Amino acid sequence: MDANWIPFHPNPSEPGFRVPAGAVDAHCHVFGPAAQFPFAPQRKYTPCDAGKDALWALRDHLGFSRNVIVQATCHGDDNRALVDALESSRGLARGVATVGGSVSDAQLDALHDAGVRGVRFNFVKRLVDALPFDELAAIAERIAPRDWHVVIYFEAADLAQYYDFFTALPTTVVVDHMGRPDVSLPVDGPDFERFIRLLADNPNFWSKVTCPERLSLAGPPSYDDVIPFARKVVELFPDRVLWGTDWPHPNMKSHMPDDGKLVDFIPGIAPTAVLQRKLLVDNPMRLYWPEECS
Ligand code: 0GY
Repeated sequence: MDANWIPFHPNPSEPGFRVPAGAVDAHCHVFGPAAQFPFAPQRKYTPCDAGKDALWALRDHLGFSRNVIVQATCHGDDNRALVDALESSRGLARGVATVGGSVSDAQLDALHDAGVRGVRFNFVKRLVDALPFDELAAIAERIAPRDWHVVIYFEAADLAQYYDFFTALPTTVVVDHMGRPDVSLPVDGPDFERFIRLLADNPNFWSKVTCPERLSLAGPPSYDDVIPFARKVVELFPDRVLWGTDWPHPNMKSHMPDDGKLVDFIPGIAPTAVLQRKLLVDNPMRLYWPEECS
């Protein structure tokens, strides 16, 4: 299958907002190159190649220091491109892998040695056929003693259906993209309140305040309609939020964001230096590089 997705922005602008020293881009991906790391046969989309060197160049251009690379569905549970990027990062990247129930302890050990600190459970139906709950629960039990966490990705409309499974997970749980709220609905309406309650009632839950480009109906460059949602999460749960570019923006069909403008979204959702530091430095360091935190 040929790439059926628009390429990432070739030359993102310089952000107006300067991120604090030590900032972590805590949600990004690497794809291929397909000639070296083929995409999964069962994938639902085929991205363009977006390799580690382009990611490191973006990191430096935007002023970030580190990355958390998240395995995306187009690579299935073949984590080789992820591991290759982590191993070449000189300790400046950590990862979130995708594994199946048959993964061996030795494979988990090898992923840990490469820098993996979590697994992703993806429930977005247009992207993947999710594994059965009992298989996912067994994976979660096995990674918990390693101090890894679970990253979950789902659509807002499905939260009620998954709520009990999610809240029984024995690890820290990080929700991708605020659970993909419908931002045309009120920020204090019942749909987003259900998500807020998930975090309020479960202190092991964190949220990525990411992907305005996927959630916005207003569109670029400022994605204004997403700001109240992300800002509410940051202000209510300042110690449990993460931010990332989502580069290279897999599967975007409406437009390709300018990553520099995405960085300029940050002060709108984290308006003080204290909140910005927690979001971009302290929180991701605590989750992914705890050995460097006192
Ligand atoms: C994201 C979002 C998307 C894709 C994936 O694993 C994936 O393929 O996560 C999406 O299409 O919403 O987090 O990168």
